[in-house]
Amino acid sequence: HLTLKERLAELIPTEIEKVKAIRAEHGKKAFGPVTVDQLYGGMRGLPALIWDGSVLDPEDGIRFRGKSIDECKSLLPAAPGGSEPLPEGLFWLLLTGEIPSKEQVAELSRDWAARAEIPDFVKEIIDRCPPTLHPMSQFSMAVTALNHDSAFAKAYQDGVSKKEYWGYTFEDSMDLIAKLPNIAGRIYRNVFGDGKLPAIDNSKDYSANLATLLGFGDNEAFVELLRLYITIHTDHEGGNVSAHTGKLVGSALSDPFLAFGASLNGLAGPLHGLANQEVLLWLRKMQSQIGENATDDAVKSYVWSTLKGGQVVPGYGHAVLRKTDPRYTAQREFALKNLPNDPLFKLVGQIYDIVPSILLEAGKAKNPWPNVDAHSGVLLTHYGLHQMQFYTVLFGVSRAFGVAAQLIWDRALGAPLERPKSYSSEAIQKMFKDK
Ligand code: FCX
Repeated sequence: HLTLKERLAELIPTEIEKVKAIRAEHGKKAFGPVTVDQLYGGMRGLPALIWDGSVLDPEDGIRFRGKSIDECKSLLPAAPGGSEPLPEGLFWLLLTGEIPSKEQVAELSRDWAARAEIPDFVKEIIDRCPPTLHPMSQFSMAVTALNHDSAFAKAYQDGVSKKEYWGYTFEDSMDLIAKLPNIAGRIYRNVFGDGKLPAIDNSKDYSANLATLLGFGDNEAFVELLRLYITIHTDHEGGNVSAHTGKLVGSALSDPFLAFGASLNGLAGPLHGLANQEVLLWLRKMQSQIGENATDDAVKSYVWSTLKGGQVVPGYGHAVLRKTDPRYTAQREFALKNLPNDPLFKLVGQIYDIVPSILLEAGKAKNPWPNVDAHSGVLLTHYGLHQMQFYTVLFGVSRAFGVAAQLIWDRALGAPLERPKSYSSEAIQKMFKDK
């Protein structure tokens, strides 16, 4: 059978021709008007990017190469004895649009395990961070430092032809993904443990190794959770802050380590990936104020107090989605199967029944429904991963898959430097003065 790189090499020429044909036939066609509000309003709905791995439908949620989360769960290979999809398979799907065989997925697991070691100086960077430095800042620093050994950066310096870019980007991307468990594990053990880290096991899959590095390798249910968690957090089309940042920085031909380091800094914001930490903080605060097994009325007044305090309800709302996030639903199904009686899971369910109508009544949020972050922390804490400051790191490990897949395609298709046009308010006033 073919390796992922061999299969990609086969697909790239056809894709280059496909894009040429699309541009020849449709290149001058317009999507519609651009409004001034879109410039001031965070570019919502502005068609601006090509992103092949996934597309987000406001009603149905994410589809990876056209496949829903449920389809991925049934089509992608699972671990022996497991039922959740292996994220290795999702990476294959994101890159090729094809469902890999069990052997192809096992080969990716082996390849990533073989590339997992991180350089000593990167270990030292992490070890020198004060435990008070947020894990996401440590994570982004370590990923950025991996640029030291970038195959792409070296090849570029050596004057390699543009046609070869994708192959080096592929190698860097594989290294990037492979090294994230050791980086994440080291940060976790330094900040919350005794700093000692077990070795990667070359016979285990990516999620099993990550679980081991975090200290949960013996808990098969947790390993299964990680497989699902990584799979559903990989990609959410191109316009979200982490994905778009990676693509933007990569467009300057910064290598995948520099590009994804930048993604992580965006993911670390509370309106984006940090929301999974914020949700658990908010739930714990709620419990400390109104107690466990609180009445609906007590929960309602707590939610209102959050809104009246000028804060957002973390885990609710979305810039694109207008229904319950299927990533939330997938995690709820996992919880119903594995931890139906967990008190915090019950609180999450209670909040689901209460928050949307309050957000609707408050009248601002365009989407009153929960997103992915409303659920993930509850699952992690159930298995003993209580340190919520670490949650966004796990989101980051997952997001590398989607960003890396698009970086490879961008280099294969010769995507140009991103450079949209900006305007001053004065220019806009002048432009529309008499219109
Ligand atoms: N609680 C309170 N107010 C909310 C809200 C929420 N959950 N969601 C939106 N609003 C408010 C906005 O703050 C905004 O208020 P303003 O007019 O005073 O500025 C108004 O409703 C309109 O915002 P809207 O158009 O619905 O939402 P945006 O596209 O601007 O923002 C996010 C989308 C996700 C940033 C917003 O819904 C939010 O802040 N949610 C809470 C944080 C969160 O869960 N983020 C994670 C999102 C995602 F899943 C991820 O990236 O991980």
